[in-house]
Amino acid sequence: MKTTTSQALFAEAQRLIPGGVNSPVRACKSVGCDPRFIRRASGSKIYDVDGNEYIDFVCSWGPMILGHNYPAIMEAIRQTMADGTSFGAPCPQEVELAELVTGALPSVDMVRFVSSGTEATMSAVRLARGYTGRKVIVKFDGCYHGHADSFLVKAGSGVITLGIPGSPGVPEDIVRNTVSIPYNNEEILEKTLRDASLDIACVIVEPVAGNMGVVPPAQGFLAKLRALTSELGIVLIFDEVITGFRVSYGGAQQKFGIMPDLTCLGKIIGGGLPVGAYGGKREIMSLISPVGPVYQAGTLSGNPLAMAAGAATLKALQAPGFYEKLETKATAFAAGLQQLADKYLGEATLNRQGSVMTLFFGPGPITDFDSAMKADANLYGKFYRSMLDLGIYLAPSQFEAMFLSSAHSDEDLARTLEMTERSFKKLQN
Ligand code: KE4
Repeated sequence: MKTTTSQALFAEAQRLIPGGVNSPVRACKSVGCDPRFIRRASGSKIYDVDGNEYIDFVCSWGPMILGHNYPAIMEAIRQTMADGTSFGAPCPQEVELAELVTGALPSVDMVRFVSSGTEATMSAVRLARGYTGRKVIVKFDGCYHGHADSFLVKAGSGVITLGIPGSPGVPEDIVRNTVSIPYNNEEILEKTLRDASLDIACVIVEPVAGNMGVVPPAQGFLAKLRALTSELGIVLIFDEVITGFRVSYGGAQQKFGIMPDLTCLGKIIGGGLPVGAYGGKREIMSLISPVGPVYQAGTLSGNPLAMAAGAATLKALQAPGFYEKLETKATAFAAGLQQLADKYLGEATLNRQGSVMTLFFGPGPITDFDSAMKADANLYGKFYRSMLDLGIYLAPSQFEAMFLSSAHSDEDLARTLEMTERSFKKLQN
């Protein structure tokens, strides 16, 4: 595959931008190759600057559930753009997206839009602390909630991928107020939440973990979490930045029937443009400025283009049978992947929740950070590089997720399984 233009761009980019990328995991360090620079995308495909075509399973890390360049989304952006790009004032598109989000998520009475998932989670945690007057937050090992200081404790995503324990620059007196415990461990959860010495404001959880690779919640785990936080007056925050409008139109809270106090969103609700959101019970959200004293603000929050793209996305997701069709596609694909893994790989574990999945190159069951860490990241790197050169674009980390979209055709998925088999055979040599 010709990659000279990508290589030249990467050399220049590294001179100007740390690591040549604007988000660490894109640097492909953990999979042992240089990144391809992408020029355009359409449907299930992306095209790099050297003209190579790939079937895309990163989907911009989740937003592109309808595929790239989805006509109704592009038209909504075009129409909105004709009237301007940003006003720094309320606009009708914000109200439309707020109606769609609150209409979709059973626990969300009110919502505030921001420009990233990190802004959403950091604001939700500040709100939980303001609402309870307490300061400790509880998170789970391997879960990632963006890069705000409080979250960079045993975090997932790029923090695992790059093997960094947390991050320099996060003061001890911040880290002290973050307790991270194992995911899917009810015993440690109960012991921690009942520890009277901890002044716990909130628990923040990915209801389906996607940042240590995909790890679904164990049976009863979310219900236990809900029961304990309700009993102890602790705010339960569902970080649905990945799962929101992904695992169902009502997110994981609808899928599992567990109602959090606050929900964080991102990715899909922006339709590919920068959007995050946090929302929940009116009683709690009413503490947010300018109604209440908990401050949060943002220059481009509620940007009309991003709101229009998000609204067009959610409307398209309301199509009858959308999630059922995606589930059928994902189930068939996962079965094919499992069959190949059983045939060619000594140890492999496929974890899936709907259209988001991870093939771990290691022993199962994989139910938490420690078991996920047993996966062979080097072997995954070899697989990644082989698939990339065969035109299949996977997440450049063993500890990320693979996303399917409604744009992935049966032919795309059949070809992907064919290239997977070819790559597995290469791994055996
Ligand atoms: P952003 O600030 O990156 O928009 O969202 C942070 C975030 C919050 N919560 C969850 C559950 C998330 O998965 C994320 C971001 N996800 C990563 C990929 N796992 C984004 C990709 C990247 O960091 O480049």
